[in-house]
Amino acid sequence: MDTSKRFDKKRDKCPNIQCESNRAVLRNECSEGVSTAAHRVAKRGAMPCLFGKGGTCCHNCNMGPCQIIEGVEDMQGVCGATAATVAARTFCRMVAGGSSAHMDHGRGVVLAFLATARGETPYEIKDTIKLRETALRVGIDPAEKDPRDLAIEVGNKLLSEFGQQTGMPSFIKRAPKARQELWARRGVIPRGIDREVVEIMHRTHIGVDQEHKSLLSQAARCSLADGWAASMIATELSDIMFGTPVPIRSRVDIGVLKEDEVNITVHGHEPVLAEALAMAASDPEIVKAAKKVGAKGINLTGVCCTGTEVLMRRGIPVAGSFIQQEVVLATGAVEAMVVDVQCIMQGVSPVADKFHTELITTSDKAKIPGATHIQFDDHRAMDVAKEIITHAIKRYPDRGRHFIPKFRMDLVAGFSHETINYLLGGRFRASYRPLNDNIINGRIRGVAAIVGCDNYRVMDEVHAELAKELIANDVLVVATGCAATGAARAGLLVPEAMDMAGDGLKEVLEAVGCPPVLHMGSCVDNSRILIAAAEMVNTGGLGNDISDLPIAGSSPQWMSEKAVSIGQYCVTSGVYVVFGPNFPTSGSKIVTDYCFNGMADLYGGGWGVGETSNEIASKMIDHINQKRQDLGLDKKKERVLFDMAMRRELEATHLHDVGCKGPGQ
Ligand code: SF4
Ligand code: MSK
Repeated sequence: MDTSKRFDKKRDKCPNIQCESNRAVLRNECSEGVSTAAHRVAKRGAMPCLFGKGGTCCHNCNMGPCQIIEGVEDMQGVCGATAATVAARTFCRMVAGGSSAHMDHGRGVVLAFLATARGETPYEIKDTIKLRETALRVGIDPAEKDPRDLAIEVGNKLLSEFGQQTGMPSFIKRAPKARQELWARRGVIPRGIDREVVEIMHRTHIGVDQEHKSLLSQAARCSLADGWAASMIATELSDIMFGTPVPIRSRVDIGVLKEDEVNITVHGHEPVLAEALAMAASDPEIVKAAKKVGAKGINLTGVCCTGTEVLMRRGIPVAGSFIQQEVVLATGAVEAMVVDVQCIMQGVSPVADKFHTELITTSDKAKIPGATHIQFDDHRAMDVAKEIITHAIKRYPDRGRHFIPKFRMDLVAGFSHETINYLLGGRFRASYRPLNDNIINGRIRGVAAIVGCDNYRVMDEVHAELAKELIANDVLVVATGCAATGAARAGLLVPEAMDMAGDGLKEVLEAVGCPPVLHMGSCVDNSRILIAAAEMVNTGGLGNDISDLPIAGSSPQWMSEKAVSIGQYCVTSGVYVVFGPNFPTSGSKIVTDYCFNGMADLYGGGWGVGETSNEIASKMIDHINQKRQDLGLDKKKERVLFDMAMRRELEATHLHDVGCKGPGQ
């Protein structure tokens, strides 16, 4: 992909900006002098290091670093490592990095859950039905137990799974039986959650595992400890504590910032602090303090997945995805950005510094030079939340020249597995039966997941374009994380967007009244997609295993190691996953071929790669068609070919409504 043409100084004040709201802010004089990731991409040059990009730069010991070229004898590692070994090791370490982020997140949620059950936090055990279901799943009899006592038992059991050395995490049993048997045959069932990360770090140390298939087998095992254990624990216990999401309307994009309120953005991944902030924001004392400085109130908005967590459960608007984090601050209209962990670019600090914005870190695992640190503690959650909001209120009178763009879009979020079950089947016969039946009768061709990050190295609004092409081909789309935010910005997460769907899918959506792209939550909530896939198998009629289903996944702008772990646990679970625009082992043909084809043979799901939304959609739809054919469902549903005219026709017709008018507009 030629990225050199992306920066046209004459045409654009700022380069490589994917979305209109980002362009509007960065072209406005209020953001003069602000440097964002887009600017840094342009300055660094178009192409990243090819060795690093292809996974063949090794710095695992001090005889290197070694840059390796596959098939060139003089370009092996000093230790003799081949490109296949190094690419597989690098891939493993990405999976370990991504998994460990979800594992630490999951552990934090369990600790907060236990403290809540003991009455030591301001949170509650909200979803007692889900608590009882979860108890049964982890082998605890919930009969006649007080919810708090039961929560302590469940929490302790799940906490023990992080450090256990043998056996398997409880939620592994939520996978279809055939899948569990396949994992057992392949030797990839995780033993304990943390153990699998440690083993990757050991295996990839110099002089340990040097066989790419063996290394990648451990990557598969570790990824399952993420998806079917740590992430699932985080999602399930967050639901029990904060409420299982139900459909909720809200808004997305930078225009959700308010002219006359104290703007606070929560950024990162963990829901616990954001929940406390949401509770504290409406505290009468806090509102009074805001009014005292001339603001009408507190406007809490989200960025990245912390934003998604509070969107899903509270309908709090999302100001931006990963690629918007610096730009949200470049409006000059944010009093405080409160961050927890993961995906927080260090670049937010100098941007905050240019304005009156206070950057507040809250986790001792994630400190940033230039930020104020206010340590979060579950036990003092409300006190900490109020202290943070008070800091923001104090900044409001200092707000200077600022610009809030008009862009904001409606969306409906909150599609947990339970909600989909209920929506499709109704309250008294909640079931995936109608979904399976509509796949069998061909109204719905299949289901696609669009997940993961957005990335400044990708110019186009790939998430939205990919989603449009899939739904036009009668593929129901589920989305999470920044991919969901990107699709939401394009207006695809409202029921009205069903007009863009193919006739069959539209007919089903009209009956149910839901959007063609279902927002299932944050990065850790990709576990909801695993549960939904398992439920489709259990419902019957679409084969015996996840790998039989006419489904596919994509992370078309992947950026983080978490995306690699998520992709790998989907592949290990039997799903075909297409990454874009590049694949992290491209420096080794041997390893890439193994990921694409070898893993497909082993797990029934494999990796793929595509540069454009069109290429990715083609691969996903071809896979879905093949699965339909294998199931004997193929009624020769022709693929709708997507050309430019069609793309234009399908542009979202919902007009962005006009937000506030800040100076400079
Ligand atoms: Fe080079 Fe081998 Fe050391 Fe890696 S482990 S840096 S390939 S010598
Ligand atoms: S925040 S991991 S950029 S989805 Fe979850 Fe977004 Fe990817 Fe971070």
